[in-house]
Amino acid sequence: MTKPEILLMGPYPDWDLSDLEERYVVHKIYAAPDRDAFLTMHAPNIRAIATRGELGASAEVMKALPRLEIVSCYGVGTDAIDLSHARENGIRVTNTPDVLTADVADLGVALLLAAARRVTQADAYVRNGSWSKGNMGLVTRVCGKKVGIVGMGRVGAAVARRLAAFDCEIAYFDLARRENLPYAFISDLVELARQSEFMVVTLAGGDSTKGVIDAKVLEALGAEGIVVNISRGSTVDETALIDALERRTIKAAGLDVFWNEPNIDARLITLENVVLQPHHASGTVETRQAMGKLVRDNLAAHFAGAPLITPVA
Ligand code: 8YV
Repeated sequence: MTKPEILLMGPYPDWDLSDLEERYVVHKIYAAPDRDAFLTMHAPNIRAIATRGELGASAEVMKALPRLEIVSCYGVGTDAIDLSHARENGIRVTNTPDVLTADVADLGVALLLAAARRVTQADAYVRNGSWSKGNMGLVTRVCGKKVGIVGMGRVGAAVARRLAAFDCEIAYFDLARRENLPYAFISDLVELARQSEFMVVTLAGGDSTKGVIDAKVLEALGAEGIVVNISRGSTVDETALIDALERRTIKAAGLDVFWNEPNIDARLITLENVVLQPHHASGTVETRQAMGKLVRDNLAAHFAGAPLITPVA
């Protein structure tokens, strides 16, 4: 039997790639010197796209593939996939929910602790010999503080559970109250910021959440406030955030995601009140193996005519 042909939008770990190459003819668009020529050459036979959260699949790429049946995303966020185009053209979409929730939430807490306790600065303080000249300045406590969680989905709820164990007082913003959760619901973001000492952003990306953490929200959070973003760079107005960090109208930030990844705004590199991560919240061996398996299992189910495991509605 001939192997189905798939388009790979970006590198996958070797353990996934070797399995994909056993089952499919894999066309690696990211390695092609001329992307358009590569697409034109292979497009007629490609039946699936395997992509990653931040790479997605545009309508333009999907339109170029006349036999496309499915887009399987290595990541939970589907904001970079043109879902309306997929829906209108009967192209199925899958993602990797649940398996990454715990690790993303862990990194949210790690960034909050790192920003408040100045973990990276403290590490440098020991390494560069400053300690022998005197003690480091005092830092900010996390336990017991008021934390506003922006987006009470799977990741938001997992962050809330973790911070509740730090005796934090949790409130959240979302489109609607989650009746089954014990935290305070605040339907206005500026009000949530006003009532919070720290904010952790866990919203899904996309047009409806673009720039919702804006200058007004940051102003309401105030000079002692800390913002953590483990969602998408697009949810925060990065210009307003950098401005607030530079002018110290907020205290600090912990960021895993940015407007222009991986070439982030140079001002963030020089700011010492921000902790940076390379969009790596799900980047543990355990989670990435589970994500890759879900991508492969969804593709296998599709080509076997079996129900998809994690279809995107
Ligand atoms: C991954 C993500 O970093 O789940 C998502 O939406 O963005 C991340 O988990 C990414 O998909 C891996 O490339």
